[in-house]
Parts: sequence; C-alpha cells; structure tokens
Amino acid sequence: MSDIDFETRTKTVPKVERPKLHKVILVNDDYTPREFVTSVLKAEFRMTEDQAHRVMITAHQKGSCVVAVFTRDVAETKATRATDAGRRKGYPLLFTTEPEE
Ligand code: NFA
Repeated sequence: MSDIDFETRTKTVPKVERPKLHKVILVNDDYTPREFVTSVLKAEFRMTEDQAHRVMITAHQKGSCVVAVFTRDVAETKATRATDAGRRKGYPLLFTTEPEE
C-alpha cells in the first residue's frame, strides 16, 4: 500500500529545437569612413575584403544591410563589439540585431 513504486517510469519525449537565429544589421551613417566600416566587417565578422566591401556598399546605398545571422548571444556580442570599435574612433557606426522571421 505505502510501498514506493520503483517500477513506474516517466518517458520523457526529447524536445530538440533549433536556436532562433538573429540578424546582425549594419546601419548607414554619413560620417564613418567607408574603409573603416570595411575593416570592422573584416575583423569582427571574418569577411574577405571583397565581402566586406559589398556589405558596406549595400548599407551605404540602401540604408542598411544584413551582415550575417547567429544565435542571439553571438549576434548581440558581435554587434556590440563592432559598434564599440566605431565609438572608440569617435564614429557613429551602428550595428543592430533582430530575430529572423
Ligand atoms: N556612408 C558612409 C560614407 O559615405 C559609409 C558607411 C557605409 C557608413 C555603411 C556606415 C555604414 N562615408
């Protein structure tokens, strides 16, 4: 009656979900030199000169450009580091993040 039932097993259904990805977005401004934006993209996002230049030009022409997608923590850390690199030089360079649809 009050014996502990050692035979009962609770079957756990493993729920494996992909972490949602977050975009890092480069925002255009009128002051940050193009070469500096390109150098930050190369350093923080491991882009080649060519990739970095394309992203910089796209943001320059369209107002913003998706740089890459990462898990939320990585996206936020990289956006902060890249924005800080500009701030240290006195530039208003801005990287933001937003969740993917
Ligand atoms: N618009 C800036 C310029 O003409 C370059 C730039 C590109 C800045 C992309 C920020 C983002 N110097």
